[in-house]
Amino acid sequence: MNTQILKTASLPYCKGCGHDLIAKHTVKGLEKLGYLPLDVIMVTDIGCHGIIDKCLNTHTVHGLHGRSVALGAGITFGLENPGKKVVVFIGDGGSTIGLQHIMEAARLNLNMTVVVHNNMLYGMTGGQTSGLTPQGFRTTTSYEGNPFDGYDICALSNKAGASYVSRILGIGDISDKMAIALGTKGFSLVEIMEICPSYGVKLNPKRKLQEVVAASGKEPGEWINQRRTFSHQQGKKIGNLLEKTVEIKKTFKHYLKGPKSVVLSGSAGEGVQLAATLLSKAAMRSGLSITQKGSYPVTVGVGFSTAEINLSQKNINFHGIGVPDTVIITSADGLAHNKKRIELMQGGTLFIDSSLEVPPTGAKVMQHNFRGIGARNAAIYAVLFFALKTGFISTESLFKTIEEEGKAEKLPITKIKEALVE
Ligand SMILES: Cc1ncc(C[n+]2csc(CCOP(=O)(O)OP(=O)(O)O)c2C)c(N)n1
Ligand code: SF4
Repeated sequence: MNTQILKTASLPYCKGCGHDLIAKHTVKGLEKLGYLPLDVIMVTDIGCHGIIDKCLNTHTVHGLHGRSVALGAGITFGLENPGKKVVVFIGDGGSTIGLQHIMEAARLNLNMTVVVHNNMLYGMTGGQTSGLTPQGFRTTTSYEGNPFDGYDICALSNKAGASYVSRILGIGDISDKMAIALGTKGFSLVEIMEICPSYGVKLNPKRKLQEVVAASGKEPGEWINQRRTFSHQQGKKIGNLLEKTVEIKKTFKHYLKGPKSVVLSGSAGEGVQLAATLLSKAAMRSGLSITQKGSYPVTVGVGFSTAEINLSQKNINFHGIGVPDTVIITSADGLAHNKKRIELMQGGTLFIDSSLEVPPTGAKVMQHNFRGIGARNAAIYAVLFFALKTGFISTESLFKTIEEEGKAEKLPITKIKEALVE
């Protein structure tokens, strides 16, 4: 295994950028603590600092602007492994965009380190003022100098409950200072002060880093809280979620020849997603691989409800469906949502409720009164009808799945069976 955390000494920043020093000394700090590359989960934010990912041999995750601390917090929650280290790289811009995420991680004292690259402006987008830009500092959006005082991210994090907070100047060898933060149990945050040479230095030519920091009134220092680190042990033990997954054993045969994509669509509240899940589970019981994806409007009680299912004898590596092999439509909402796709079908089968107007399509059309069994049962009935007519899986596998999933009492099973044989 490669024991080097950094892949290259040549980092992709502008000449003289403080991000280079921060990256190298964070890595040095981690190595001083004995971390190997795959012990480290590096979460980066949007901005110049974030382009470090490609230079690292660690695990890397690139977040949306301001959201990297929330991502790091989620990883820390799920990880709970003292041998692993979650480090978040974020700019002064991202820190203020996602300030509440930082406060929450500090309040819970999650076991992670946040490295704030405070170059006093938005570097990547051209030098705009951020919420940490010091008062009086010139940026491309405040040529006369920022009229507002920046947040004190260290004081806020300390007040929120972080175990360890420090503000340091990005000059010289800062690896020991980084190692203190990185070695802290609980939440640590280091704010490293730098000036972006491409915008900050040009707009503030006579100002030195030490002077700007001193004038801001936010001096370097460290702030400590003696607190317990967040642990699931303090509350309810969540365990491994995968342990709760019930294994589905193959007990039925399938008759599928090649992979098939199926779209089932109807109205919200008419059991479309449940019917799709039952179809998927019955297919798994029949020894098939499946993928299932659901979509419906945010207002879950009205409009369409669509499920996309892939069935295959082999592993499925791509779950997307362009033009499906089979479309099953149980209501006008479902038809409206899939009309274009149906029109694009050059073959395959369209199963459609007989109350609906069939759009122009190259698919074989099978009209059937799915809603006759009751609107709420139309989707499950249509899925059973699909199984019966295609023969890909048996209706028995579906009825068994309905029973084992505890859905039999809620469905008019006898009526459905009678309707299927008509
Ligand atoms: C939500 C969102 N808003 C705006 C942008 C555009 N954007 C990309 S980089 C950037 C500035 C980043 O500045 P900072 O976080 O300070 O990092 P730096 O580039 O200085 O390292 C912005 C505003 C974005 N990507 N996402
Ligand atoms: S624009 Fe500024 S922050 Fe971005 S790499 Fe260049 S010097 Fe660094």
